[in-house]
Amino acid sequence: MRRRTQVAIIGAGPAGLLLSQLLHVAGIDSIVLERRSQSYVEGRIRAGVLEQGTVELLERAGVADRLHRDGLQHHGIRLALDGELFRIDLHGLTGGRAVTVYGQTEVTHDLIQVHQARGAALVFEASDVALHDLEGKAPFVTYQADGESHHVDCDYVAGCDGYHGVSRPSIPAGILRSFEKVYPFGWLGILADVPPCDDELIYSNHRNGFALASMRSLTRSRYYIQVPLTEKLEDWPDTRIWDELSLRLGPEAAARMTHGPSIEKSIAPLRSFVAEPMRHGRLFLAGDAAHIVPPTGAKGLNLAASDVGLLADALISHYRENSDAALEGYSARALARVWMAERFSWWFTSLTHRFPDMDDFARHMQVAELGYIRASRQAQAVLAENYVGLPLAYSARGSEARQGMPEFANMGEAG
Ligand code: FAS
Ligand code: PHB
Repeated sequence: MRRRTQVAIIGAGPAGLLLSQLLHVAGIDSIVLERRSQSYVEGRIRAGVLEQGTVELLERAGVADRLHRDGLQHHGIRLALDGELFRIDLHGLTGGRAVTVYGQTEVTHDLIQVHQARGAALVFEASDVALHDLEGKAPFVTYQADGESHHVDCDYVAGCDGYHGVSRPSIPAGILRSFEKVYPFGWLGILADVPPCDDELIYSNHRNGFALASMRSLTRSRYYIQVPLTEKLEDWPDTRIWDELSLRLGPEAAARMTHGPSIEKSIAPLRSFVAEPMRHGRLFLAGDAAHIVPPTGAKGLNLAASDVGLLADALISHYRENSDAALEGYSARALARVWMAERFSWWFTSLTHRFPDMDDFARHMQVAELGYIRASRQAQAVLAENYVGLPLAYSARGSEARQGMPEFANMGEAG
């Protein structure tokens, strides 16, 4: 079966769905091709914290009603060192900015609902997706679904298919550059229908390892503990997780912690990863297809959203004003922001986790840096402005600055 659209979007995660909805609102036609089933996509437990920029994009997409009803505005976070808590006043340190706690699962659900309500071209269980003629003026995508072969002619392809997708590998090896750091530990996450132990998130550096107390609502908690990559889920019964969380988060948090049966439990590896460029011919990468951050800084979903905001505006400018300047500048601008988020996520992970090869000196460096942050309003402001999300203007300056620096001149764009 053959059809035509303006933008073929690969992947129905937050990036692909948000891009499709922003394009629709601007009158631009697209199709979203997703490998997995709808129930699989809606069942994934992922991120939990939205930056204000992400909330604004969801508002522009017309999918923020439930978010505004159920989302929790957070004006601060807490850090803990060996169980002793102190607060970072995000709101006071960033001129009134905040973050919203609202699960990625809910964001995805809201986006799928609005697609299905308008009869959008959203294809689940699309297999063997392949991208063709990306360097020409008439790219197309082929895929299998419902036992039939499909061919989609389009103007552009948006690769929103995550780290394991087909889009990034469609960029020729001689052009694609990638940068990676794999961390020597993972996060064991647990979801439980118990009230959170605090009204804000707690990031804890403990001699046993990192722990994070987060939430999905006032009745549903999300917790994480750092574990060695060799750990098996079956070695972590709920009771052992609750005991370790109580130890690592400290006595104040433990005293308020409600234990209960896990409704989801998983171990995820941590990596920092960036692929450059984020554009090749008529293919544009967005989200995890182009970059991965360790979840410590709560940047993964928010970076995907900021890529999508830049790409949607660039495509709208092409179709409405017949201008390709923003499409030409997409990769450099997106990468400027990506690298700043990569730095913050790497720094916050290095500050709060126990590395297997860490000697006493390295531990003293962590303790000293946390002590300095606790004592210095300026140091807290640096953490706060990165955590709530850097203004887009920083990225623009970043990309312009890099272009003025010969050693970085080719970063972000094919040579
Ligand atoms: P996604 O990976 O969400 O979506 C890509 C979609 O493309 C998927 O639905 C996939 O099935 C589909 N796809 C892949 N290959 C395809 C193909 N060949 N054809 C068609 N479709 C294809 N971020 C945070 O901020 N905080 C967190 O706590 C956090 N926890 C995470 C835990 C885990 C286990 C993982 C994997 C990620 C986590 N992240 C977290 C990051 C996560 O939220 C991502 O940043 C976010 O999902 C990025 O969204 P997308 O770019 O849309 O990619
Ligand atoms: C989550 O609630 O899943 C979450 C929150 C903050 C993070 C990472 C994960 O930094």
